[in-house]
Amino acid sequence: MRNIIILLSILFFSCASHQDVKAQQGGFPFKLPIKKPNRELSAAMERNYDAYMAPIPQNNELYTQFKYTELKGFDYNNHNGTISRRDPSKVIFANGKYYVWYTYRNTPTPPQGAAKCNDTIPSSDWDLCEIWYATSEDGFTWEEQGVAVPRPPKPNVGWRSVSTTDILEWKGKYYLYYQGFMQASGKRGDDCPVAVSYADSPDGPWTPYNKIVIPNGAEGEWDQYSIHDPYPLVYKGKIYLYYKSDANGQPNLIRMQGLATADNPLGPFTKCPLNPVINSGHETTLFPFKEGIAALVIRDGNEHNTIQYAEDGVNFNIASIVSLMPNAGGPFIPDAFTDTKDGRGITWGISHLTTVTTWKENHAILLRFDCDLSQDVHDEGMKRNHIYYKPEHYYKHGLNAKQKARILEENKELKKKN
Ligand code: AAL
Repeated sequence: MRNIIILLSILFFSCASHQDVKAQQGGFPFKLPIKKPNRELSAAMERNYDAYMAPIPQNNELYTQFKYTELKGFDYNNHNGTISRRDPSKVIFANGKYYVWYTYRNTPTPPQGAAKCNDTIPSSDWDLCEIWYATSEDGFTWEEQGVAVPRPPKPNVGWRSVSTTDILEWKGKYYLYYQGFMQASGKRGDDCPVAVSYADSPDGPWTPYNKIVIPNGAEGEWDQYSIHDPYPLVYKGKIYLYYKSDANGQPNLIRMQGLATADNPLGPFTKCPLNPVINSGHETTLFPFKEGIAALVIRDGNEHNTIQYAEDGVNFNIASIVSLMPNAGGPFIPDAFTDTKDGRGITWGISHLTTVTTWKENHAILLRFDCDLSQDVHDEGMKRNHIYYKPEHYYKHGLNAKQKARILEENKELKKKN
């Protein structure tokens, strides 16, 4: 009884205090204050002013919609699954044109799974791959240039497959980091470390370092099996290489992202003691923004479909909630390697889609994404709140047989009771 009296009095005084506050400060104003008002606010309104760069998305530099364009210049064998291009690098501009590198697979069959794979039949879409590259005058029409990093001979790192690359320009030289598989992906899991090749020109020739530069974590650590999506930026005078790992194991695999830093592109890299630094996401897409680093956090985890920001490059917080995000985005970032103290942001890049056909012809295609995550552009067409989808878009995501059966049962139970 005593506890009930205490609870009721807490509830009474709490409501009373809010009534008092309302009496003193009046209702929240109709015109949204641009600056945080000096009044007692609910948790939601505190967050609306403290967590985001502006109280409305239209003015939030890290909010955007994404627009997509099919690329010209790539052949996919009529999408029969034998040719795949995926996991594009960041885009750079050199020698008067754009460059992008990507995972290239050209095999006699589409992927057949770990049990059926062999020296010519791939287990997965990124098995038995090389790193290829293409150049473009405008970012829409591309000219494929061919192989940049082939699979090295056994037992060198990556002899089974080299995939999921990204580019670093450091002191006039170029470095391609990539996943180096020494077994077919899917044999145990998607297990691999990261290797690197280097060149004096973005056109190569590329020399493999033939050593692991980002090792797997120790046994029992979150990144013990896979170091995916190596993504180097230059920040605070160092190489900040972000990466993904698949942790927790099946059936509840989780993807989180870590950071390793180095003073030399060939290492040694030191993993951040606070890893994982991003608790969600899939492929890594980050860029310098103002004095910090921004991240596109896609697909997986509690905080998927967000753009996040860390003013120290390590401690990320949600900066906006977005939709239809680019998968495996490789943005064009003019200040990716300038060690900028005022990152200007991004407006376009290359991403991939793995949903072109059925799983039988599994492969991926590259496409272009555009956005307004730039301090130098204010594109209202990219800052709208939502996208209108046609009914058929919703109906495509319908109930499965188990869900329909559950609803049928619920209806029957309800009729029995009434
Ligand atoms: C991609 C990336 C890595 C994974 C596989 C190929 O989306 O996350 O590269 O290993 O999937």
